[in-house]
Amino acid sequence: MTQQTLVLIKPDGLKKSLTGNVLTRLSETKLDIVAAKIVKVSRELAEKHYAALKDKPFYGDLIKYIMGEYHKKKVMALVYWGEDAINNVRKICGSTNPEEADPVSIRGAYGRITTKGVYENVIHASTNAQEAEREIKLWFQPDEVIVDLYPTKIIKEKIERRAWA
Ligand code: DAT
Ligand code: MG
Repeated sequence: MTQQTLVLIKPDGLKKSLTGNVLTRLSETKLDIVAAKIVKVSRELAEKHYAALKDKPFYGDLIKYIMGEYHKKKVMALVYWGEDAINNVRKICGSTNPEEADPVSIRGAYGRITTKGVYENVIHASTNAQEAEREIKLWFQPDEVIVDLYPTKIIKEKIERRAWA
């Protein structure tokens, strides 16, 4: 089945210059990258992304981590698209806990747990189609994705925005 999945290279991955290594590993999947950008993660975006984990004891540190407070304040966000995209990407990422992840997976090779207990596991990937839809819609606008993944509508709005001077 053709699917789409959200991938984030987290701030530890960017700080450690792992972007190339991670993208090379993901290219093994033969999936298509259909959206990509560098994002400075706001608290609002971080909290929406990890909303399901807000009652966990590690939630506060997780928000700080994804916002880049322990590394660089940036994340690389991508959408991968193709056959069985969700599981194919998750397989290469490895388990959530980087100490338990297969050593040849991305998390096993590059992740660590800090002495404070923060899982610095380098990469995020959606776990199922419902999560992928929620996450892709949270991180990307329709026009930032080069294929039509979900239904869209045209809205007219008067907004103030920053433009090149
Ligand atoms: P995944 O990222 O593998 O989908 P998840 O959605 O359960 O895992 O959790 C999101 C992130 O939260 C995960 O990448 C790292 C962090 N996390 C999960 N369990 C944790 C734990 N027990 N201690 C510290 N951080 C944890
Ligand atoms: Mg998850």
